[in-house]
Amino acid sequence: MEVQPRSVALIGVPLEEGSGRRGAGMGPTALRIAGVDKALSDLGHTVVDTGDLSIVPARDLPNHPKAHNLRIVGAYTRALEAATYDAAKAGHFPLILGGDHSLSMGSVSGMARYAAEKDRPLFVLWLDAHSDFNTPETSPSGNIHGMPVAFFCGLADFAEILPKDRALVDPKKIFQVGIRSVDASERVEIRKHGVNVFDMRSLDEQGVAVILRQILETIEKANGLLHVSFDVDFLDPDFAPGVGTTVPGGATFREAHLIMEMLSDSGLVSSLDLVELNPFLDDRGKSARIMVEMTASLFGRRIFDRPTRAA
Ligand code: NNH
Ligand code: MN
Ligand code: MN
Ligand code: MN
Repeated sequence: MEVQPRSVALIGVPLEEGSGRRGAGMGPTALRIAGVDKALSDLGHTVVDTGDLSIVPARDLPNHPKAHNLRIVGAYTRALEAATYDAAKAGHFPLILGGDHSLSMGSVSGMARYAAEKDRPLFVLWLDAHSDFNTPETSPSGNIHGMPVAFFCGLADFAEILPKDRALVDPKKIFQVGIRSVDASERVEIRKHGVNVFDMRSLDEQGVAVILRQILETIEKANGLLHVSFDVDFLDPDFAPGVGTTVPGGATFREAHLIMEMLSDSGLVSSLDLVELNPFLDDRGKSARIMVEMTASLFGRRIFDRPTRAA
């Protein structure tokens, strides 16, 4: 199968204030040094690097006691919502280089606006150790990177970061894979709203291929767009240590790689976040290089082609 050439817009988001520590702000630089641009152009894609977003803290937002650095995260959310929407609208594939996971409040909301305009449903594949479904009320940490999913579903009650009447994501169109760290009240909310969770146990019991095939069939049938949000801590910290919140027992290199290849084969992916890379905690750039490797596979790099499955 030939690689479909795409025009990819790189959007750097040097945001770390949504996490509890410093370092993820250097993520976009590390991903560039690891060669994300060349990996894609070598595959025949056109790459436009739009540089890093720069913001000034949003003074109309409050200093929220249970959502740390809301003025900074809120300003990035607004800027990235617009940048992602604009890139998609102009025919590019938005590839967001993070930055901590709070940035998905912006990228996913931008894609939700784009999908709504196209009259197509937006699905989200959340590859993460965490479900990031907290709200300021339920969060044990107050770190906004644990809240983006609730936010883009319209369930996290912040001050008005984006318009209240914006396009939202249906929790039932979210697939979370690799989950192994969930807070008590998060678990209740996930069940209540019908988020589809494939935790590590289901990965072990069913295998990633079965799970992915099921997810991709659902999206294909619905003629949906698919946003993929890839948190470094989805991967096992033994081989991807460059992340602030390591959780043992993560996806193996081979599992993650297979997911990327199946996503690539499906042709359904419309946008991608690479998040939570913390170069300060990395081991000689190895996690950055793995994230680039995964991205290349999602964009069509193959060992050998596979025949397309019969329709
Ligand atoms: N659930 C915790 C919180 O809300 C941790 C979230 N941390 C992450 N998420 N790294 O991916 O604070
Ligand atoms: Mn996350
Ligand atoms: Mn995580
Ligand atoms: Mn590969």
